[in-house]
Parts: sequence; C-alpha cells; structure tokens
Amino acid sequence: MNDRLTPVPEDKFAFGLWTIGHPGRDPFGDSTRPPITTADFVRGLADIGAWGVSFHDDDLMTFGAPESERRAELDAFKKVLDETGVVCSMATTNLFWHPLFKDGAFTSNDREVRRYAIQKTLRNIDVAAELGAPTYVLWGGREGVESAASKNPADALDRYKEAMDFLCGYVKEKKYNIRFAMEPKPNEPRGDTFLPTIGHTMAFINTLEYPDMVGLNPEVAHETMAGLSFFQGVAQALWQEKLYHIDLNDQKIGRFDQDLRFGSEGIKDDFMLVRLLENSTYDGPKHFDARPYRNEWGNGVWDFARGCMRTYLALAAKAREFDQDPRVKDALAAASTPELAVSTVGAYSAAAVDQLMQEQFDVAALAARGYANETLDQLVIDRILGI
Ligand SMILES: [Mn+2]
Repeated sequence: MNDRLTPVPEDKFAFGLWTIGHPGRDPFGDSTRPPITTADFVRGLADIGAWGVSFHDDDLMTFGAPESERRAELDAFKKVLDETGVVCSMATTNLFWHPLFKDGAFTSNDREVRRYAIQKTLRNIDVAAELGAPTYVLWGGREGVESAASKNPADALDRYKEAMDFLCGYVKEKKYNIRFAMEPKPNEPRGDTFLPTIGHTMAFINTLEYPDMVGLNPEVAHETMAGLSFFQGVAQALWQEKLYHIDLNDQKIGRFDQDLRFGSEGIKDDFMLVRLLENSTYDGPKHFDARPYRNEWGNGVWDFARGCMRTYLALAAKAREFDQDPRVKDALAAASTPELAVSTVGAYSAAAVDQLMQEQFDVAALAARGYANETLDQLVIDRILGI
C-alpha cells in the first residue's frame, strides 16, 4: 500500500470543538482530564493536518455571558482560524445541556421553551454566517419522551416542522449561504427520540416548506445503536441527494452512544462506508464526532485524532486497491453485480407489458444458479487484512 497515511487539508477532515478536548465526563463519573482551550484546539488541528472545525454555540461563547464577552470569545476564535488556515466547516446549537431543555427544545410542551430554542438557534445562525460555515447541523438530543403519554407525536412533529420552516425562512431572508443537516438518533439522552433514524428523517424533510435547504448529517454510532446498517442508510441518503454532512466515529451494536475513534470497531462496515464515500459525489467534510477513551491523557487525545484520519486514509487506499483488483472484477461479474444497473422493464407501456407477458422463464435454471458471494466477500476480508 503506497498511498500516504498522513492527512492534508485537501482531505477535508474536520473535528468538533467538543470532541478531542472532551474531558471524559460521563453519566457515572466526572472529568478525567483538563479541557483544551479553543485556541490550542484549533492550533492542534492545524498541526495534525486537519482542515475544519465545528462548534456548538456554547462550546465557543459562554452561555449567559454578557454580549461583549461572547463577542470577545468569537473574535478570538476568528483570529486563530485566520492564523492557522483552519476552516469553520459546520455550526450547531446546544439545545440539550441546559436544564430548561429537559422536556425538549423545538418540541418542548412549554411554548416559551420552544420560542427560546428557536431564538437561541437564530442567534447562532448569525454566528455561523459570520464564520462562513456552509452547514448548520440540528441534532434533536432532547426532542423526545420517556413517557409516551406526555406528548401527542403529531403535535410534536408539527412543532418540529414549524421550527425548521421558520429557520429556513430566516436563512432565505438573510440570504445566508447555509444549508441545514438534521442528525437522527434513536434514543439517549431521551428514552425515545423523534426522527430516530435516517429513514424517518428523510421522510420528514419531504414535508418541509423548503426541502432543498434541509438534508442529513447521519452518524455511524447513532444508526448502529439502532441495529441498522450505516452503509445502507448513507447509500440511500446519497441516492436521494440528502447527504449534506457526515459524522464519523465508531460504535458497538446494542450499546449506549460510544463515539469511539473512527475505524476502531466495525472495520468491515467502515471499509464499505469509506469506499462508498470515495466513489460518490460527496465533497463535504469528513467530520469526526468522536472522543478519546476516558482513560486517555495528555498527547494521547491527539493520538486519537490522528488515528481517526489515518484509518480513513488507509481504508480509502484499500478501497482503491479493491476496485482495481482483477479478481474483484471477476467476482463482481460472477455475482451479476453489474447487471443490477441494467433496467428491468423500462417505463410502463402496453407494448412492454405484451413483451413481458410473452417471455418464457427457465425457473428451475434461475433457482439453480449461485451468486458466488462467498468469494467476493472473502476478497473484501483479504483486502482489509492485507493478505
Ligand atoms: Mn453527531
């Protein structure tokens, strides 16, 4: 494998302010390491060859602080971006941390909370526009229930749509060059979350007033928690031209949200995902929403960040080798993989029906054929293992 494993900005790798610097707090234990300052974080990203940085409003500007203090924090961020050449690739709102969001944000039963959530988001959209972030992510962490009796789901979805339509109207009015990317998650922190999967969210987007302004930010861990194939979900999002952003990390199936280093768990799924992205038209950030192991310390957190990018580049190189391997081409032919790209019956017409109905099928022969998927899949495994 001759391809480089050291990232460069052209690879468009990005990290959130809350990721590498995550202090290791979890529901059962306090921080295990000191936080990294915003300036050190951005300089660290530049040092390791990352391209972009993303933020929640509250990561960057102190919640509830006077406007002058928030402006100073924002200006300091802009200065370090200028110094380092790191790009602000995405912005999002923290609508989950403060206790006031305990019943939801856009879908809280309390109308005041809902109005405050939209106001908080509009404020940070202005910041995103000032920083030139082209994508605004919405993860509805608190949009859900523990008690199903507590919310009429149709009302909650009406309010969710109302909020999204309002945000789109604002961006249109302001002529900001921003698109929204919604991030599904099945549960955690709520017992059940509205818009739990890629599929639910794509269907919801179709109901919006400006569906072209809203796409997806799917996350490896979130679909995997739900027991779904992230690869298949992302593939459909690409097919529907809804992949506006992506959150890469890793996750064991059936667990709490682990946000592990990309490529550290589902290596075969990750190989297929990287091959899919590399062979697609997606040219947005490869954004890591992950965090170092809680027992990591000091420079170890940067080893975590380098690992995310190194594994992505390695899998991209493996994917290229796989696609160029003549044995793979033979195995794909044996599996009739290219034949799936051939139209089945074409557009409906009476003539096409006549032709179809006259056709004789050798049912026994069709049942007796094999698809040689064992050979093909072993080539995937051999390529990953480097044998
Ligand atoms: Mn995420």
